[in-house]
Amino acid sequence: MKSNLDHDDTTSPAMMTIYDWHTGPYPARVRIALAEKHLQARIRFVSVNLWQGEHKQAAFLAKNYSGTLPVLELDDGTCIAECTAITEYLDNLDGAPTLTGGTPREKGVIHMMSKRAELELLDAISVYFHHATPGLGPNVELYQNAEWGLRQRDKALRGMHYFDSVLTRQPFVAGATFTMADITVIGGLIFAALVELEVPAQYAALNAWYTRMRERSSVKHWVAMSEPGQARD
Ligand SMILES: N[C@@H](CCC(=O)N[C@@H](CS)C(=O)NCC(=O)O)C(=O)O
Repeated sequence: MKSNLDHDDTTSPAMMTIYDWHTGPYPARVRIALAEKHLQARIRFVSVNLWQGEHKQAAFLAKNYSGTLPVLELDDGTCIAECTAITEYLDNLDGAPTLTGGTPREKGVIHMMSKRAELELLDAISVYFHHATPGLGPNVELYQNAEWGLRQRDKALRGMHYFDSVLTRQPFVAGATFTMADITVIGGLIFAALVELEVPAQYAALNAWYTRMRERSSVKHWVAMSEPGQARD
């Protein structure tokens, strides 16, 4: 059977490098996607210490201008940043995307809902963390605006309300199946837990969905990798 992987059948699959930090909510998205696609064996992880600001140093900025994690580096040196872009790349490696959609309609809806999960939930929580809490500490957080951060926390709570309403109508964030959009909301709720921003109990559909998501082996795999003392890199 012909392999769909983007390398010669006669050689072992090309290794890829992921620069990330094991507890980071954005890196979690890519680690969950890797587990969903059973691609972990093709990845070598390199830790970039967020708490020491390694992601803002020249060596890393050369790989990702934005100075954020994660970054996927291919064996030809190509660097792909942004969780959505990395997930799309990984999902298409085997020619059978399961996370980012097969038809134009699926691709459009999944991309929209994932973007919405970033805008309304995950990125908002990130801004709250960096601006209205000590964030990564004074050596890394060179500019903070607490008022902006608190507004973003309120935005994230409205985002939770929105995703709760979506999940009262359908089993997954983008419709009938698990997709990248679910992973993005999972990233948002991982970040929410880190900053102790609880999902209000009245958002029953969102809470029930998250309970189901935590039962998925890919999510359990991420939790195990992110726990202290675990072999993770
Ligand atoms: N839009 C980026 C955001 C990535 C991001 O913010 N990653 C966090 C790691 S959890 C980060 O690098 N934070 C460090 C900082 O902003 O200083 C993506 O989707 O990959």
